[in-house]
Amino acid sequence: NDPFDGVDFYQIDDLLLPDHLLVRDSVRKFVKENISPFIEDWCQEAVFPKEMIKKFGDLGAFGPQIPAEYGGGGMDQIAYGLIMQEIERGDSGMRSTVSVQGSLVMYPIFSFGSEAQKKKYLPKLGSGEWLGCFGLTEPNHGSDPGGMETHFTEEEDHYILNGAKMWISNAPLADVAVVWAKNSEGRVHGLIVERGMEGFSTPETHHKWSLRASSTGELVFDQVKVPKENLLPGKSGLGAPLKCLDSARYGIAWGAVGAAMDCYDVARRYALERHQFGKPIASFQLVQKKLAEMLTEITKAQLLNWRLGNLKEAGKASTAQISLAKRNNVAMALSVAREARQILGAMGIIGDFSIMRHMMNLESVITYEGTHDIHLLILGQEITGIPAFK
Ligand code: TGC
Ligand code: FAD
Repeated sequence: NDPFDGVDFYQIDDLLLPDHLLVRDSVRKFVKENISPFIEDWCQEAVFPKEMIKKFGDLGAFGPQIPAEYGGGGMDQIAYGLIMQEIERGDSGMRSTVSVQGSLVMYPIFSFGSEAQKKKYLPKLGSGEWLGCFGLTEPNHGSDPGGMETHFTEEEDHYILNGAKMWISNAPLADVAVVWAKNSEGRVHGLIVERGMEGFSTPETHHKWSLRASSTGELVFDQVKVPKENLLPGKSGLGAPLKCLDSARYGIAWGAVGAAMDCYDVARRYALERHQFGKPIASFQLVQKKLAEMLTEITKAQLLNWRLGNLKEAGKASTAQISLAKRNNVAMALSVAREARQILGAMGIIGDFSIMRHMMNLESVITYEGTHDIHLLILGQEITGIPAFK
């Protein structure tokens, strides 16, 4: 039984349209019925529940911000954010699956793909018939994707792709991979690689302590023959994958708030029920301080998301604004999770409560899609005009 009923101290619901509330509430219900009762077992057993792919498709969680005629949900950016928030309230690994599919697979095909590519891939990805993944990170190039070594050469009617990607969400199960690789001139292009192409394999990464219900793996390309029609024609250069990251990082800024809301809600309920020294622990000032600070930070992050969502909807959100929100909200959620876990004492370390799972998940979320420090440097560059990466 999942009693979660939202956290809305500043009546931010009043800023949302009726359609937003409808979407938010239906995803909240979906999470209560399809994720909360099972997520602990999936994580303890480190299994990705394959049945969720079709369920997310039916829910409309894959590419909600992509136009409906191309298999998306035709929703606005606030609705997209709210969907990510509610799913990550259930689990960051579940949100990973969804945001990779929508922002990192459907989005590049929609934005940079040919009409034939859009028609071939997007409806199947939107419905959950196919699962996709996004290959940018490599064993030797994480924060520095511009150094990527994966490359392709041109033959008559196809390309030959060689190299490897690492830490790729959804990889072991993906039917389709959007892969970023350099051509002979060193220019980055996106290629759509399909499962079954000879020389393409996707070994799974085991022993994670984080995102245990999300499937992570490698993409290995050994002389893979990729048809020429699988190159994304609309945009090349490192800016192409980075533009996709803007969309995914925006979703993470919302998702992290969902995880924080759950930790706060669980800790508040526990503090009211747990008695020590003859009183609820909620009556002690130090516990109240923790709860008050959590609520303050969650409320600030919610307002940040709402404003960023409106800027994004108007086409005015910059990469640096998105970095600020991703960085702030994920760090905030991790800090809320750590404080919330302390309120539960020893009970905080077992799976009967969601907090420790969120905390471990957020250790990945603070690293992927640009680390906490890389986002600080993106902001530093915006403020000073001087890139400090190199
Ligand atoms: P830099 O020289 O700054 O930029 C290269 C070119 O890209 C352009 N650009 C952008 N274009 C569109 N949108 C953006 N947001 C852009 N940011 C930059 C830029 O103008 C330039 O264009 P041009 O024409 O001059 O060539 O690149 P750099 O090599 O100095 O690197 C900058 C840095 C470090 C900020 C960037 O590379 C970076 O963001 N690194 C972090 C890597 C990262 O975030 N990887 C994420 C992998 S995917 C993932 O983690 C998925 S997890 C999914 C899940 O499970 O939810
Ligand atoms: P590194 O780049 O080696 O960084 C290590 C440390 O050095 C960090 O603290 C970093 O901040 C710091 N550092 C690096 N450069 C600088 C600098 N210039 N200045 C100051 N500090 C610096 N990638 C994908 O492409 N697709 C996916 O689907 C995907 N899913 C993922 C799922 C999980 C569970 C995880 C953990 C990662 C995933 N990633 C994915 C990879 C993720 O994007 C990278 O891990 C991330 O970009 C950081 O790269 P790295 O791990 O190689 O760390």
